[in-house]
Amino acid sequence: MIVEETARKIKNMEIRGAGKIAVEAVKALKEFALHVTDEAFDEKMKRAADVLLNTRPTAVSLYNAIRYVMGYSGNTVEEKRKNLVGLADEFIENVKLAHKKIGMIGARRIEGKSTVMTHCNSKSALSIIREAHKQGKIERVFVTESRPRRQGLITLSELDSEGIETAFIVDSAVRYYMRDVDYVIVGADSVTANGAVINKIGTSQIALSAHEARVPVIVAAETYKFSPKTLHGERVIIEERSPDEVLPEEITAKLRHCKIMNPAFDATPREYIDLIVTEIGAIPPEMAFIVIRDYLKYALDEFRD
Ligand code: RI2
Repeated sequence: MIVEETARKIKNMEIRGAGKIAVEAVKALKEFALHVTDEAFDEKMKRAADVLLNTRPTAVSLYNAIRYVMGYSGNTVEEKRKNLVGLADEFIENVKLAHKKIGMIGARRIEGKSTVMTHCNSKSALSIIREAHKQGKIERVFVTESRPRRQGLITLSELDSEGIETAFIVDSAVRYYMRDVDYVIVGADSVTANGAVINKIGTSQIALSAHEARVPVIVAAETYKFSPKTLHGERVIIEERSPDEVLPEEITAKLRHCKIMNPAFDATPREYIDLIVTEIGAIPPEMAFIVIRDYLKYALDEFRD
């Protein structure tokens, strides 16, 4: 029940944000494990993991988190459950720590009184902005609307309630205002082995615009956002969401020759990214391979045979 319920909420985006979906999936697996008492523990856990994995295809954090917890071991059901619960708690604790560290490391890169632009609603990106603001380094934050689901409104109200000055703009106004921006700070749903960043649709246009205006692009991404699958040649699947997120049915119903496209993410090549701030340090995108090799061994295992 808890697994299906969490899966449903992740799918319909009641639970959203690459880090948050990973944490909530881990919590659901832990809760479920506490109630599995029979010998079919492995089988039932595997089924539950698959239900959660089949919710959103792009954010690799979900995959990595599930792999982490499903790496449990033990000889008896009791031992396995105990081990799984320990791994789940460890993962959740690491996520909290990662956000804190990313904030501290990222804020050091911000100089003077700066104007920042952010896109969508990323906990990790906001961690940097909050810490920099605490240190008196933030003048103002440009917040993009982030159509179609308008997650920019969440960012806007969060920053506003914390007393941070904002400017709210529609996505198409990004280039117009880029000349007023000192840093672009965004989150990530996946970072590929070659250092490309997959994030909310529109991120690559912002990065391109920033590149043109020589504005540094900082990506805030915990190590569990790096994709071991890409090291093995897989391409990141870009989630295509329902057309009714873009246009209401009363409009689309009248259109006979139009297909509404609604990709949720896009890929920004590493050439347009200055820095990826992770909990283990601020690294150039070229170092993505090393992060995957050294910090995601547990998620790489599946590809060994
Ligand atoms: P944190 C979000 O995806 C956005 O693309 C955001 O940049 C990214 O997850 C990372 O978010 P969605 O769930 O993990 O809104 O940094 O589609 O919070």
